[in-house]
Amino acid sequence: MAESPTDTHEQTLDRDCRTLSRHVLQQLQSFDAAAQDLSALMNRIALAGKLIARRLSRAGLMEGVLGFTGAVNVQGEDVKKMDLYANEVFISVFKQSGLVCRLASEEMATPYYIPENCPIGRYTLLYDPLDGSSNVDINLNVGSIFAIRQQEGNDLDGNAADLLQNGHKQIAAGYILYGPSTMLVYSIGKGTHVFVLDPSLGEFILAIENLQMPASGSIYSVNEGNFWAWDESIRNYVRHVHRQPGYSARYSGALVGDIHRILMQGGVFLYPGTQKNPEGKLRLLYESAPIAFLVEQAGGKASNGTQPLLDIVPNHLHMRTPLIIGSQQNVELVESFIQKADANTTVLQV
Ligand code: AFP
Repeated sequence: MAESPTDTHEQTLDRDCRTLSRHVLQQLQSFDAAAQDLSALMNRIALAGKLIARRLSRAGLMEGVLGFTGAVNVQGEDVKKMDLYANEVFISVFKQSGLVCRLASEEMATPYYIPENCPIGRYTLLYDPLDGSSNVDINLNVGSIFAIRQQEGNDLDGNAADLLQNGHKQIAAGYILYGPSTMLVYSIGKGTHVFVLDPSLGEFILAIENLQMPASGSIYSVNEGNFWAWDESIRNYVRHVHRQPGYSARYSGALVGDIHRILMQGGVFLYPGTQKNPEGKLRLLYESAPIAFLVEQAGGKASNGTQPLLDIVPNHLHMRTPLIIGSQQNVELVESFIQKADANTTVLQV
């Protein structure tokens, strides 16, 4: 961050030392083994972010970075070369870390096990390595989303069944936003904190501590191209917004970028179900639950329209869910449209 003319030498030094790993220890107010582990875990995630940011910043200059690999992932989506690279980066940074026995990613059908870590690595990393990757080839913002969960049991059959639990089980969650600057936003259940990568230091430095998002906002963020595929309740909500003065639509096609705006300025992001995909597009374990954890820690709200998002228990690792998330009042307004429609359906059925 830039030095202001009034900064003393000491203030500048102090600010430059507010690193991510130190912040985790301060939050936990402990130097015990569990605190050291969590601090080290966040440090590794930060390293993954730096590696991905570096490659993205030179993507247009290097051969073989942009475009598709030709493969299709477990979600049925075409895999981009950067998706693959980002997925491998997270695996590489956790090898021989002793921290993480399994990594579960949107890009892999089943979790990746790191046997040398398994006797001691009691955590699992869940992640979307490159969220919004359709933006990569046109040099727009993309992100990585992550969550850390405690491994329960020994997972001897390799099914990772203990990961099928609600979002309150997340120990930490966050995202890295690759934009004009690279930012890391995280929570360990003690508020939401924003860090900016200082490229001259190669460190994420604290920029905003205990971010509190506005209780309401004027941004609505949704892919209106799906308007006629949505349920009538969502169409009615968007019609309502169109009639209100002051709302602005903002949608980048990358969840991390859209959520970052809403965390900072307030408003609501929606990815509702459609006729073809009633559960929407976003994956609960790798996208929606980590983002919901962060938003709630910043005073916001997240739901699938009828149920708090963090209460949802997935029935398989790659389960999708509708997502309505953002400022509390905006989310409640969307929910009220859904409840109204549900009540009308019940009356009709009686
Ligand atoms: P990609 O990574 O395939 O680009 O998907 C991004 C994403 O999962 C999320 O980041 C966006 O909010 C959402 O999909 C956009 O989906 P639509 O293109 O259907 O609006």
